[in-house]
Formats: sequence, C-alpha cells, structure tokens
Amino acid sequence: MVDSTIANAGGISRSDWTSDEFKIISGANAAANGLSAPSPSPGDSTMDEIVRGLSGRQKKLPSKLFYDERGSQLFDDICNLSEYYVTRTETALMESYADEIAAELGAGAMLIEYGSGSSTKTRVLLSHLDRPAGYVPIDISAEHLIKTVRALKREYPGLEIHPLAADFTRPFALPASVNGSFSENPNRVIYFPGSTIGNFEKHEATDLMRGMASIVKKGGRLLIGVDLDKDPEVLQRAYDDSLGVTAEFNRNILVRLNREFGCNFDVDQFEHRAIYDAQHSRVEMHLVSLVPQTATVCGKTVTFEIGETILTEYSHKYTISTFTEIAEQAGFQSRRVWMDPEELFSIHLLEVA
Ligand code: AVI
Repeated sequence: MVDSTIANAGGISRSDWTSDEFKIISGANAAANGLSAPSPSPGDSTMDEIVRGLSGRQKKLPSKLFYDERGSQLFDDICNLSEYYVTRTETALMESYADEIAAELGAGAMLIEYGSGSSTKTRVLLSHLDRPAGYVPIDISAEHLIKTVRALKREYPGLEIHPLAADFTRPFALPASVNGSFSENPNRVIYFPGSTIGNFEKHEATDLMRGMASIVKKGGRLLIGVDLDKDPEVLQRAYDDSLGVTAEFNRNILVRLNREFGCNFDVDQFEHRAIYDAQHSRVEMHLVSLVPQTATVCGKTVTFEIGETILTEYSHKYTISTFTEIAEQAGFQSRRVWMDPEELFSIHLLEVA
C-alpha cells in the first residue's frame, strides 16, 4: 500500500484517474482544509479555451492538451529519439553537475516540480540532494503521476512525496499535507526541467515565473532547464523526427479532443508540420488540413480550408541573456548557469531577489 495522497486541482477530471492505492483530495477539499482552492473562472474552462482557440484566424489548441496518458507516453518516446537532443543533453548536464547543483541547493530542500512527467531528471537530483525535506511532483496527467509516484516510492523509500494532479498554468493549491511545511521551510525550491518554459509565449513565461516567485518567496529558488537557440536544421530534425513519433504526438491531440470533448476530427486528414521561426527564435508545431473539411467542436462547426493549420505548440529557444532578461522581469536573479560544451542546453539556478 502506497501512503501517498494525490491531490487534484486546476480542473483535472477526477473520474479519469482514481487509483485504489491513492487517497484523493479534490480542489474543494483543499479549500475545506483552509487552502485557497483553484477557482475555475466562468468562461475559462479547457473547453472554452478549445473553442476560443479554434475560432481565431490562426486556429490554435493549448499544448497542455498533448499530455493525456497516450500523449505522455509518446512524449517519453520522443525523449528517447536520437534526433531529440533536449532530454539527453539536459540529463547528461544534470549527471555531470549533480554534485555542484546539490551543493548549491543545500540540505533539507523542499522541492516542488512543475510538469514532473516521468521524473527522470529529478531522480538524478534526488539521488544527490542532502536529506530533501519532501518532493511535490505536479503533473497534468494523473495516470502518469500515479505510475511515477509508485516507482519513486520504491526507489526512495525515505522520501516524503506529495503528488498533485494539476494544470500548473492555472491557480492551484498545494496538497494540505505540504502547504504549511513548504512556506515554513527555509529551503524552498521549484524544479522546472525539460525546457517546458519554452512552450509559453514570452509574456506567459514571465507570468508563470512570477507565480513561481510568489510561491517560493524571497530567498526561494528556481532550478530551470532552458533550451538554447541553435542551427535550424538541428531543430527541424528534433521536431519532425524520421520515425514519425512527434507527428503521432501532435495528431494525438485531435484523438483526445474526439474522445474527451465530443469532437469529430478526421485525424488522418491532418498532417504534422514543424517550422522554425528565426524572428521569434521558436519552433512552431502545426496540424495541416489535407482537404477542405469541417469538424464539430463542442457543438460548433469549425471549417478548415485545404492547407489551413492548427497551431498546437510553440517551443521557444533562448540565449543565456534573453532568458536572464525574462527571469529578472519575473523577480528572479541569476545565481548560476550550467551549459554543455556544445551549448545546446542550459540549466539556470535563480533566486527571488
Ligand atoms: C515539453 N516540451 C519542452 C517539448 C518541447 O521540446 O518543446 C514538447 C515537444 N514537442 C515536440 N517535441 C517535444
């Protein structure tokens, strides 16, 4: 029996992920425990985001929708592709500098991880940290979170783990079991690896980091993985791999919309496309309509011309200075930066000023 509690927040459907092994706290119960419950504001549900996104001139879908159980698995497969240098490079960086990073973080750190996924890089960190006070993995896919926590409990039997199934792009409450001890802990750290920050537009990335600064408060820190700008051909291959895994990952968003949101996209009539936009230093992923077609989306008919695209993801690539600039705007100061010799990827340690 695993004695963890998975807390639910940020509009994740609870019926999808109940597990016999985990006691589940809903956002409402978090409020009853005296925490600020996530308040889904009217007109801002995921369904509203979908309808709004598909109503504009450039049709868009929020990239967080990639991460249902299948999408999370496909993302893990992407991370193992030779063309996708991101995970391999960041993991190698973590392994090379784990002692230094752990020394910087110091003893008794209370670690919150945004978008924990399979917690692969976190294992490197957890294995080197000096007596971490606890670990709060936050992930939008509760199924994936349950699997990961099960494995982590076996690997780190002494570690207190407080998983939270939440969409971290929306307000969320920390699990009741951790809330007080987090704010009282002098060593508060958010870990945000994987360059997921790159999936946000710059103003959104700044807002997200500002929110992180308000969680860890003055003296609290953020350890964040940031992908660096590079040769467009390398980027093109990384986001349009030869095995078609990224293409399946991209199209899975429509499979999910059909299953969970009652849409009727003809998934085979959409093709994956990745484009590098040098002006904005970002890769864009699109789904291209192969024929003129319509789809029913939440009761509304959406029309696609041949060649029209749905923008599903931005993946921004930074330099050390462009990233430091947004970190400063969010209230952080740079403490350390680690980079691989080829300067493909960077890990930043930031502190709330
Ligand atoms: C999660 N995120 C950092 C990935 C990226 O590289 O932007 C998502 C991804 N999209 C396609 N491949 C990987």
